[in-house]
Amino acid sequence: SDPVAAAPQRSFVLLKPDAVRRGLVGAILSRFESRGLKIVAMDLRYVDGDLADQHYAEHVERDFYPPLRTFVTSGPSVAVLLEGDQVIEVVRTMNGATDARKAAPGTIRGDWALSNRENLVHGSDSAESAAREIALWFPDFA
Ligand code: RTP
Ligand code: MG
Repeated sequence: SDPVAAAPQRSFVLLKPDAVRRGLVGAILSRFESRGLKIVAMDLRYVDGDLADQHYAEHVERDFYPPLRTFVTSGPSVAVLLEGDQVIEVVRTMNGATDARKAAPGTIRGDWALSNRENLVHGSDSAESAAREIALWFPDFA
């Protein structure tokens, strides 16, 4: 477990295959860094179907899951562990609305995406989700 009891909040962020394919990894990370969030761990990952199913466990029965699974396994992603004050909410705000067609300008999705699926980034949606996702993706940091 984390030895630093008073550590700031952490969030799991995934730069999805579209971010890597489109060469937006640096630009997206730069936004998080410029905001003051700290990269604690980072790794290029080839997500397979099993990891996709575990990560998106809450969605596996949904109609949109099969194409989502195909998408997230379509090429390498970049897994990132970010740390900072209220990082979970800050990242969700910076990512923008799930449906990038409705995401506000100034957000990552609102500036660079136009799809309800290929929306560049994932961010943990709660402290409970962050704990689960960090255990899955970065067990050394759980
Ligand atoms: P994420 O989990 O990736 O951070 O995105 P989110 O919380 O904003 O959205 P969520 O509801 O958790 O959905 C997970 C991902 O599934 C794809 N999606 N497709 N109706 C659809 O076709 C649909 N809805 C969601 C998106 O890639 C979304 O980010
Ligand atoms: Mg989500």
